Amino acid sequence: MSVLDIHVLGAPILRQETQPVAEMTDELRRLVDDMFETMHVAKGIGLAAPQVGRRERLFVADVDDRPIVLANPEIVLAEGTARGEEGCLSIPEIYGDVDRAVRVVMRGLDRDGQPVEVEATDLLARCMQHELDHLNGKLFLDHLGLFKRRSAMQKWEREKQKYPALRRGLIAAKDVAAQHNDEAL
Ligand code: K1U
Ligand code: ZN
Repeated sequence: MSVLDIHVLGAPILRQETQPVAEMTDELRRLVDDMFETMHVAKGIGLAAPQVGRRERLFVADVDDRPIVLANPEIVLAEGTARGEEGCLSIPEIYGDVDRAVRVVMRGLDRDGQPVEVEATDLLARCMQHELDHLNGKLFLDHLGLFKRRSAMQKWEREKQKYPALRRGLIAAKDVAAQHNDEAL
């Protein structure tokens, strides 16, 4: 498995159209595994394909040790609304409150390409809606009011200096340990 670079705000892929998954191939299953690894290393709870530079309509999520893969996700049911804080692995250090449905049912294809329905509440429901937005070129900042969005963008203008290539490279803990060992030799 590999840890992939995460594209950050300003990278065109985050705003581009995505393509439905025609079939879950071995190559896509490898992508799913790499997305899980990347998400865990980044300490996130979700990750959508455009964040790792891919156009497939596909996301992964993992809240409370419940790993979810959904390709071609569609909302079948959305109930209730709650405001809650969101972050985004593609906009590090920026947070904002977003209104989302409290309970959703989404339909799509699982890792094996089988049709599934996933029922989720609270944080997982929020996360899945956030990931579905990514597949539609939408970011949580787009849900903020004008004032909060403008101040988030001002903060991001400073933060993004850390990512001149508009990519965020992550290092897995085992590789950090190996690097330290190399330096000690
Ligand atoms: O898609 C992404 O950018 C991942 C994002 C998902 C998300 C987080 C919070 C609310 C909605 C969607 C993250 O995982 S950012 C990391 C984060 O904010 C977080 C991590 C653990 C628990 C709660 C939030
Ligand atoms: Zn995000």
